[in-house]
Amino acid sequence: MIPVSQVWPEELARLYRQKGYWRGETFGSMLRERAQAHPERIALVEGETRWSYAELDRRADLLAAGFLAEGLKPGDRVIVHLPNVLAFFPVVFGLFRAGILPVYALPAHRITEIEHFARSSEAVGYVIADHQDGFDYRELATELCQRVPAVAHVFVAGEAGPFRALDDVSRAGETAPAPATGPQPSDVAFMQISGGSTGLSKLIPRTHDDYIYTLRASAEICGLDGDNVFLVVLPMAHNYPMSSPGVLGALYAGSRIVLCPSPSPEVAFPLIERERADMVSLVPPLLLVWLDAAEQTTHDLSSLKVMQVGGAKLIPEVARRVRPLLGVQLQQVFGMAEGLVNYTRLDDDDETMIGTQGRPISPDDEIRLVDDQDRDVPAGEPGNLLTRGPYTIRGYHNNPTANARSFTEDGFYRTGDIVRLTERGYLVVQGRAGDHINRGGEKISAEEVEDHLLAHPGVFDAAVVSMPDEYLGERSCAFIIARGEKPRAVDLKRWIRERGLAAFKVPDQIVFVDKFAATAAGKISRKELRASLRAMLAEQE
Ligand code: J2J
Repeated sequence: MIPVSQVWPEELARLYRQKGYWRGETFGSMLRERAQAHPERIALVEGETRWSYAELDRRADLLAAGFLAEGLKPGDRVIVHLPNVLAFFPVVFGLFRAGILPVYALPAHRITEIEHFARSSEAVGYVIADHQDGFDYRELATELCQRVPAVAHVFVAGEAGPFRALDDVSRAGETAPAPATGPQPSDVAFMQISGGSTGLSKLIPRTHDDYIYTLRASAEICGLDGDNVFLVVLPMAHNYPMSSPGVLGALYAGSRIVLCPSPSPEVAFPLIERERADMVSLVPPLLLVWLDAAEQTTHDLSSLKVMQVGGAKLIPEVARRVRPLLGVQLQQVFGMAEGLVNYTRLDDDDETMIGTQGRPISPDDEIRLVDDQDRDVPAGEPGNLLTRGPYTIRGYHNNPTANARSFTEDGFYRTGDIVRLTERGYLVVQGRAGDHINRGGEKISAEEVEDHLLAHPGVFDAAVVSMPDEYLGERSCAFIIARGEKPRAVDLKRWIRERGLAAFKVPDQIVFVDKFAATAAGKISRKELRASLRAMLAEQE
């Protein structure tokens, strides 16, 4: 079994158990208990298909046995690269039950990212949909298997082509033995992908114990119970729609999940009306689209009660429009796949709901705000947010260099966010210290994109920075010093796409410059350079 790369110290682990945060549940047992308590209740809706809790439980069992019969072993890693389709659920619960670890990729990820996940997690398997929105994931799988031969198993939801259909794996599971022993609650259950502020994404190991705690607490904070209908519009492999409270929080609470094939109001609004959905999570740019559409819609959205908005900063002017236009209770969520999640509470006053990003889930989430020398800042002042607690990781998987940078010696995670604390202990996000771009909730590492730009023969130097965007909050701008004849901006954008990166990493804007600023001492650091370019862009606004 894969070890937790850096575990909580024993005395803290004991405390978290004593306090009832970690209750010794696993994902497998969690689903089984729900299926036994209310077998006929509908768990999942996709189009005309409805699966009860018992049905999901049965399918997860078949896949658990099937995956092992295919030759996968407990502790193996399997990349799960699925859009919002029903198959996602039996796949991940099947893997959980077999003790195999899903590594979650986003639907937008392409070969370069997937290859990196495969290598860094030493994955032996890859689960895909056949195609989605005109993109054929089987072609990506073919390329992945060539580049990383260790990926010996490809499973497909739908038409398998040269690979193995999940339906056949399920069939094999009918006659194969069930997993002999399941995973332990303290084992790593899966790996999430970091937004990646420096360079490539890192792997985030989460245990059954710590993650299920966030599900239980989030369901409670968000008021989820067996009567709720949660509409999922964001890609549910992302930590936010997965767990805050997300689809797994909804299953924890015994709610119903409705899969929405597209986040656009034309698709989502009729579904809300038809399924009487009462909860949905959005990112700020999507909220803007929904607010505009709500002004005109003829669909009945009156079933909606609570709406989470998070992933990127929601400005108060927009937050204020939510209740009057959509008639729902707004709940701000400020979280991260590494752990810490903050929510405004449903009984908070309007100003707190509109003007803050909430407070931590757990009384034992420790928060420190420090200056660049790690000294505590005075009360009420903004500072770099450090955190540790019962569900914040102590280290990335197998990455000592990143761990030395991202964690303090006493185990605090350096979030890279600059926040301020209100007197009542609510967090207000002020910005980011790190060099990532938060493009409407999608995180882009400046360094990663720069490295790909630098590989272009017409690029001598490149610096990627965020620039303000009315709709996305931030978008990306690449400053380029050409080598010889200037390449065309469209060619550079195509270059990034052709390098096999997610489309959201393609720079929104490209600006050619003759040189970058230097200090008297010579070269300035990348960080300073990006800061000065950001300042220049802000001045132009
Ligand atoms: C400003 N910045 C925010 C917010 C996240 C719940 C919600 C979000 C995520 C997530 C998540 C923000 N205002 N409301 O995993 O469980 C920025 C911060 C943070 C980074 C984490 C969840 N909510 N952010 O977005 O791992 O900069 O998780 O450190 O993708 O998003 O990104 P990610």
